Amino acid sequence: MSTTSRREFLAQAASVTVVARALTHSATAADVPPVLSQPQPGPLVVSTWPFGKPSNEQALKILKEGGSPLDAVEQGIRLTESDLGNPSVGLGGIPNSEGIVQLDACIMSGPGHRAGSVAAVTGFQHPISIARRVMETTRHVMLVGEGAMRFASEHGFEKGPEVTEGQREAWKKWKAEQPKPTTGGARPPAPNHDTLALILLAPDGNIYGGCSTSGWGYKLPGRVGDSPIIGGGLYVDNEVGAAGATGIGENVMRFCGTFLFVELMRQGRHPQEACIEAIQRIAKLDPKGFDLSINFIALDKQGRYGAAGTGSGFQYAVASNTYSRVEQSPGLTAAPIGPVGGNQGK
Ligand code: SD4
Repeated sequence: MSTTSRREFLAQAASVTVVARALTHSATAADVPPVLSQPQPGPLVVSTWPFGKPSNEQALKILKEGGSPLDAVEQGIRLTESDLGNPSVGLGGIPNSEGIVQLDACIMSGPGHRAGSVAAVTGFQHPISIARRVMETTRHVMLVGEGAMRFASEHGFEKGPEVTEGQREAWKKWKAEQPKPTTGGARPPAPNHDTLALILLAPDGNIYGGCSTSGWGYKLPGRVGDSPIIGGGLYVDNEVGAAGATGIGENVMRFCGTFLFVELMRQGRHPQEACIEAIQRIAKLDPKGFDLSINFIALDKQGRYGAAGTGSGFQYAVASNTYSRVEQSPGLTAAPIGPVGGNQGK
């Protein structure tokens, strides 16, 4: 980074509370800009939350065994989708307000700028694989609800429970506590909703990504979040890089969140700078300021990566052929600047 842009970045990051970047470092450094990662060759995988770590490792294993980068993304995400103990990805997820788990997912290939997506799918174990099949066998990008499920059945995708026993019990308890009739969608107690977004720089320099979630717990039936929206929960641009999101989808999709991150990287920002600047921009537009529960990861063509979230930030996972670890993102907490109206989300 040039001295000028470094200085600008330091000034910009002054409102950022930084918790130690690597969890192995115990010191925390408020008001100190995060370390900027250096370029590195692929394979490099970045994903949201600590549960992304085994998914990253699975993706690298698939590559090592000769799988394609898309196989790596898909199989990495399938690993987390298969974990019925995960309350926010796959069929172990928190159901919607009617007690049925409703899944969203998408996948993107940098080469060819291809995308596939499914939303509001119930009873299928691997929405990421259905999304990939949409991308590879149809002329469409996105299938939703009934049509997506008919497509999945015709293609023989594995079925699973509508909801796990444990989640059904929790839902019943939640339901009993709700005022009747339930309107407007209930707000689940945090942290009730996390998404796996996984972005990959392949050894040949191409970029890929995928995203999978059960979404906002106890959401209204038919609600679709940011995760299956191209440019919302995931965006891949093979000339620049990729970004993925987790958090309250309503606060991501209104801003074309990941598209914005990639555009900032296109303008020359390091992924870490892009994450901070984009969240600041979103917080400036949104009347809720930084009280948004949104978190992002970003990766560029040079193998540099970064992440940031509102509030205390979030943990994300990074892996290459030589390491696999969980890191802590910076958290942005500064006061809102110039609210302009709006009422979605939170
Ligand atoms: C959604 N973005 O459906 C997802 C949920 C999530 O952390 O990632 N929460 O809005």
